[in-house]
Amino acid sequence: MFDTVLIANRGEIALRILRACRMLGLRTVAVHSEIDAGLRHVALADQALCIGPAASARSYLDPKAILDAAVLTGAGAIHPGYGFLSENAGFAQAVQDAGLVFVGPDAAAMRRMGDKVSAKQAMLAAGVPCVPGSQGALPPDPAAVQAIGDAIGYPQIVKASGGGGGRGMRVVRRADELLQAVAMTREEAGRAFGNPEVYVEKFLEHPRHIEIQVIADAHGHAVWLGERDCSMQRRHQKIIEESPAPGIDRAAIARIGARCAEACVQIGYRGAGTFEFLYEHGEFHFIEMNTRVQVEHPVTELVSGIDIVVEQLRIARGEPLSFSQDDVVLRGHAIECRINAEHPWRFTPSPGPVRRWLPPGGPGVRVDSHLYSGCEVPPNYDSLVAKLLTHAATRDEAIARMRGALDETLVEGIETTVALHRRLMDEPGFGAGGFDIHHLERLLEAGTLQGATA
Ligand code: MV4
Repeated sequence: MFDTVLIANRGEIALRILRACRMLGLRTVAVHSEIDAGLRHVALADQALCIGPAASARSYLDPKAILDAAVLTGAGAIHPGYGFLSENAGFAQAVQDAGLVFVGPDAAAMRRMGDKVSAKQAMLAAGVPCVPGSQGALPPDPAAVQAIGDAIGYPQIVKASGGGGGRGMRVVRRADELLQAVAMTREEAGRAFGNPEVYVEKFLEHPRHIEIQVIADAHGHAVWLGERDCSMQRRHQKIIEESPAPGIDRAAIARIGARCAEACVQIGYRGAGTFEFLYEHGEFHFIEMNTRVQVEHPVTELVSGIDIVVEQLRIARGEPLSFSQDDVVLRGHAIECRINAEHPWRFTPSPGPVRRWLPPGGPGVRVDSHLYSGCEVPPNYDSLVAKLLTHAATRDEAIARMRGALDETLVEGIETTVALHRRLMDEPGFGAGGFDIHHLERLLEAGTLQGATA
């Protein structure tokens, strides 16, 4: 099938992919920008190639640069990681057309789920519950749009079909605001995504963000690997993720999980994927699907014991899943704190030289990071520098382990969000669990988390 994997990413996820390749005895090719020559995975890869300058558009986001590198190095597969080209169906198609393997779903499935209107239609057809809203894209006729909006009721939210992850949305609180909101969202979406299509949903005021991890092979088998609660976020950037989701009925989650796995089989989905739900008043509402491995996948790895990236590679090789749904046993509780090179509560970027890096350790602690003492965090990319995870029998014990691990963590030279996480571990709302997606922004607005730290 293939014996060499090109890692089309950087930072911690590039290192994570390299480790999975080694598990399977696969050769690795690291492609990097000029500024990234000193990255840890570049040193560890069997082969490394500079593909362009620091600017992402001319390196990690350049399909031709990456395809040329694959051909030049004899890589048979490309793992896109997350971000960059990972959800670009055109790139997946180009990889397929070049006779190479894209580690992910086929381009057609990516296209279908990448378009939010067609994703929702596919999920409704598969019996996955969605937020009530327009059936498909809004028509051009304003009177028809107004009638649809009035039938759904207010507040509602206008979303771009080409958007996702918080881009291209507008909340509408009153009937007389709808048409202007639709016009503006269409205009922006046309410019930003090249697709002016929009749809509307009932706006949920205080939901939790719960997502289901799935994995499907090319032989019609799909399983779900539990859920993650990703409600602790700021401006659509997740800060903490955990599994299981505190206080949600296990039987209800199992029903949704089974629906997601069935939906994968129905749409011919292959690889790892995530179904995003808003959870409010005891009900799940599908909003969108992510067709890539996610930043927070280790949370699921800790509770399930399954190496998701290794499974992605096996599936890409054409192998059937080595386990069934009955083999999936979710054990204990896992929490992930995202450590960003940012000011702990102003969130201004803090790139620069890392003078000293001392990661924590001990039972139930996992650190996914590409940092080393003396490395440099460039200003050009995402600010995530480490993912600190703990796993324990109960949520309280996982939090206790996280407190200790955060205390052990030493990063000198750059500012990080470690101090924010220390505060959050002692915050009563976090301690109770089950907070909504606005919890962190409320705390920051109230000034609860700011102040002097050790
Ligand atoms: C919503 C919503 C409320 N009601 N849809 C934001 C990101 C994108 N994935 C969908 N988003 C939302 N869709 C309805 N019908 C609120 C959000 C939302 C949100 C969702 C998940 C995590 C964080 C969020 C922060 C603000 C708004």
